[in-house]
Amino acid sequence: MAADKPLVAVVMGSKSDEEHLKNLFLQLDSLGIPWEKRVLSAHRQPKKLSAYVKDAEQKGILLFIAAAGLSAALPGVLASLTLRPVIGIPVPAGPLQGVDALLAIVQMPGGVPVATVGLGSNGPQNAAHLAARILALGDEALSIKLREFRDAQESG
Ligand code: RP5
Repeated sequence: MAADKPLVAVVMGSKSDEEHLKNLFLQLDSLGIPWEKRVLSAHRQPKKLSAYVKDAEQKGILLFIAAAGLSAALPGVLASLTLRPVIGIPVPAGPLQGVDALLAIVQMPGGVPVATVGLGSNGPQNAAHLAARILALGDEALSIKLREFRDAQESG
């Protein structure tokens, strides 16, 4: 993937979130979607986050995937900084095992949408597939890959 210009930016609130995102990276790779990742906390590094979003848009990132645990402000703050689609992944960190992050990410104010996926390993996988479905609207090759994936699912 590194050779292609990234279309998707994966932003996580902490390095500790990365171990929960293995399915995301695997699926993005298997769908042939070029991506890059950054660790940027909305609470601890708001200025850096803002600068990165500007830079990412300028270099052609079309869609953001943001993963965070605990009060999980990252996906929502990201959605306030860009008009590109943002997919949020709640990370099962802390004593509430991700329920806090899930509720924080899904309960966005009107007009600032974050498409939130579920907890567990299906969440990161679905984040990749949702990103692929959005990007496939303008990418016939990706659309074919998604159809092939669907056909393989159907044939069991
Ligand atoms: C959130 O707090 C991060 O997204 C992470 O899930 C959680 C714990 O972060 P660390 O204390 O491991 O940096 O901001």
